[in-house]
Amino acid sequence: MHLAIAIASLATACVLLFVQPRWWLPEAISAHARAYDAQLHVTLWVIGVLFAAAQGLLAFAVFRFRDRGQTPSATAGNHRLELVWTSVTAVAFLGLAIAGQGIWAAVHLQGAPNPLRVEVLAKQFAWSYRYAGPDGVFSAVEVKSIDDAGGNPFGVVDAKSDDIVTALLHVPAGRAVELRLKSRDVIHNFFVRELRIKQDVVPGMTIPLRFQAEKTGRYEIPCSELCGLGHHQMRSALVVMGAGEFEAWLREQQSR
Ligand SMILES: [Cu+2]
Repeated sequence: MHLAIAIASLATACVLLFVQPRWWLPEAISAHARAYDAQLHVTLWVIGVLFAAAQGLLAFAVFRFRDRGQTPSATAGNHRLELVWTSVTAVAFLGLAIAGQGIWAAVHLQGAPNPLRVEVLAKQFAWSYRYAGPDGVFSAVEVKSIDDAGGNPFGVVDAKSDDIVTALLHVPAGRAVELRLKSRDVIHNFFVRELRIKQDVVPGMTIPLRFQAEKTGRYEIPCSELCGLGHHQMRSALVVMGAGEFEAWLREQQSR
């Protein structure tokens, strides 16, 4: 009896945690983020209904068949029931995976025409961003030119290069952005909650990541892979600006 009440109360508390609006996801600032949230809602509803039904049945069975001094009876399994719930689970999980894969693929596999390209460099314990500058071409880099103290974390060879290197990621709202993520030492992770994108940055690899932010503002970029003693201070920000404001910012960077 008590166990049945405990199961029912715990299940209800879990469901209420998801239904309440207070502790929920931060604002979504891109079409991808909204598609992702919509998919998450579908998943939560499907799983939530199954969860509530399963816990309700469990509480009911515990209550209905509780020990009242009767002789225990044995059952020998039910093939049809097992077949049904295994199939229902398989269809639910595969269906949700297939429905969600398009959202994932859009970010990782499909390029947009004429994106703003930005190189992202992760190292213990900072983020750096590189823009191609007025000529639209990224200058050559080499390991021996890397000079963190001199403001050259990428190792740009040509001292007169017009490339722009910054500590914050500035992008215009409403334009496709294509990041190329690189790490100089260990695995880091590029994460922007409001874009619902999260990607490991792996040394030795150049990993593309695409997004299009629609709302201006400043959003945190915390490194989300434990990468060493200074991991907690490895944070940067995504600054989404209006198109005109971004052009002005770019010109200001170029004149430095
Ligand atoms: Cu890190």
